[in-house]
Parts: sequence; C-alpha cells; structure tokens
Amino acid sequence: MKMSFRWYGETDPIPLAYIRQIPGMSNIVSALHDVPVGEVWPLDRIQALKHRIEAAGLKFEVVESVALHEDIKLGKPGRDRYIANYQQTLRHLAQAGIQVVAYNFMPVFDWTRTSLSKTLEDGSTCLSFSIEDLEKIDLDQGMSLPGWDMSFQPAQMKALLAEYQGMSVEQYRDNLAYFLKAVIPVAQELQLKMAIHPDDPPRPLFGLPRIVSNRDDLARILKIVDVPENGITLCSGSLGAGPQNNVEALVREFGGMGRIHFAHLRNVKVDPDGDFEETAHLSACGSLDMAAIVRAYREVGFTGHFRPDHGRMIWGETGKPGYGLFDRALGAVYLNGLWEASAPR
Ligand SMILES: [Mn+2]
Repeated sequence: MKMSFRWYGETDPIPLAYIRQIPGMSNIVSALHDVPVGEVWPLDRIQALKHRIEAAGLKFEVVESVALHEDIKLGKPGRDRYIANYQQTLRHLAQAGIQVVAYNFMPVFDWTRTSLSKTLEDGSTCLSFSIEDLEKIDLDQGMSLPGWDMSFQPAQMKALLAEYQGMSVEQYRDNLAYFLKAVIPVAQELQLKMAIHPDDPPRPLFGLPRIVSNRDDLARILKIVDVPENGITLCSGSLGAGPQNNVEALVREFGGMGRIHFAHLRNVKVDPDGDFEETAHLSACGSLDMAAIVRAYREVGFTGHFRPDHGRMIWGETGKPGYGLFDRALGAVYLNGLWEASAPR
C-alpha cells in the first residue's frame, strides 16, 4: 500500500512541504485542473507537475481525474474526437510515468452535497447530504461545488440537463461501454490502470441516470472489457453512503480480482433514509468499520494507493471544503495505523 494525498496544484493553499511531513506519506494525487475538459493534456505540463512534486520529495503516480467530456457521456457524435483526445492524454500520462488514472461517469454533476459546512457536535464542519435539502435546490440557478472537475453556468446547465432528458440507464450504460471499448485497449498497451470512481452519492439525483452505484453495477462494468486495466477507484465514503453497499465485501470481491487500482478511504455517518454526513475517519465516528475495510485490503494483497478522502475542517483551518490539511492528515495517520496493525504477525 502506498499512502497518497490529493493536491490541487499551485492554487492549492496547502504547501507540498507540509504534505511531505505527514508520517508515511509518499504520493501526491493530482491533475492539470486548468486544461478544459475534453482537451489533450500537454506532455510538458504533466512532466512539469511531476518534477514539482518530486522536488518536494513525493511521487506522482496517480492522476485524479481525467474528466470525460459530456459528449462522451451523452453519446453525441462529437464523442469520437473527445475520445481520441482522451487516448492522447493517456499516452502522455504513461510517458510521464503515471500508473493509475481515476475518472468518473456521473452525468453532469461530480460529487454532490447539500452542505459544505455542516457543524458537527465537536465544532468541526463537514460536507453533508440531505434529501430534504436536495429537493429545495433550483437547478435553474446553476450549481457548482469547489473540488468539482467542471463547473457550469446556469444556462449551460439547463441545456445540458435537457440533453439528458429521457436518457435511459441502458443507453447510458451503452455510452460507458463505447468509451471503455475505445480507451481500455489503449490503456492496456500503455500499461495504465483505469479506475472508475463510483457515483457520489450512490443514489438517483435530479432524475439523471446513475450506473456506478452498487456491487452489480461495478461487476457489470468490469465485464464490459474484462482485463485488469479496466478497474475501480473504490471509494468507501461514496459507496458506504448507500445502505445497499457493504464496503468490506466490495473490497474482498473486487480487490480479490485485482481490479481495485485506487482506494479512497473515509467514513460517513449514514441515516437509514440516505442522508449522511462526512465524519472523521475513525470507525467510532461514522457508520463504516474502517478497520475491517483496511484489513480486507491487506488480506486481498492490495499493493495500490490509498488516500484519505475528504476531511472535516478543524482547528480553524479555512480552504477548499473537504480538502483541508489537518483532518486529512489525521486520516492518513489513522489509516497507516490500521494498515500496520493488520500486518500478519
Ligand atoms: Mn472518493
């Protein structure tokens, strides 16, 4: 297991030097956040980012994310050009020594929350999701959350949502299959591992199709192109927010197949109705048994990257919600402890 930390590049308020001081931290997960979605990532810029990270004493082996242009998700004629660009980006990433590429296939919205600063009992704040609040969101006003791979103006979003009108789950699955059949062979050639991130949260939103929300969805996706390079970013917090999902069992099943290429680890406190809040990583703070999940990774022989996922805001820190230094650092240390304790004696 290699411990990693997401860093948003030069605009991230957290210095790499601080990340380097987290015990056991070896890797940075990042992306070229300023390249418009759908365009090719220039090789020299990927290399510059890598050198910057390496100069801080860290490694850059995992990219999160290379976002997909909506034309690919919608199955529009323009998708072939964007898929060709995607393939070229993968070639550049492989040339720069990247090993894993995370991406998602959520329509329009990346991860969705209804609050970015819900106050917990201890005075810290966290990201949270409430169905009641979701129903109050007026999409005509547009919507954007910090940390999304893309953002939309209200008019743009309205047009995009209209394009998804009537898109069935089956059609949407076909669009993912079309993408995978074009991209996975290239990844194979390059020895790059593709890792799809589950829907966050794993439930229907705004009537849009959702196809990466549970065990059967993941199994179906792996079968579309049944090679090791077609894999998963197993996000405990995303999948764990769905009462239908047993994260430990998912780690054992898909990790046992060697198909989990990247592990996001965080805890969530989930209500039976599907509302949830993101808690500290500790098992006692949320609904997930983090020790059992980490032990499952250990027992399936996981050799990929862990990263502490979203953290709370604590100790007066300000910054990108979910992506502060302090709580994610505590998460990394805790996860390292669980990993160490799960070693065979
Ligand atoms: Mn995640």
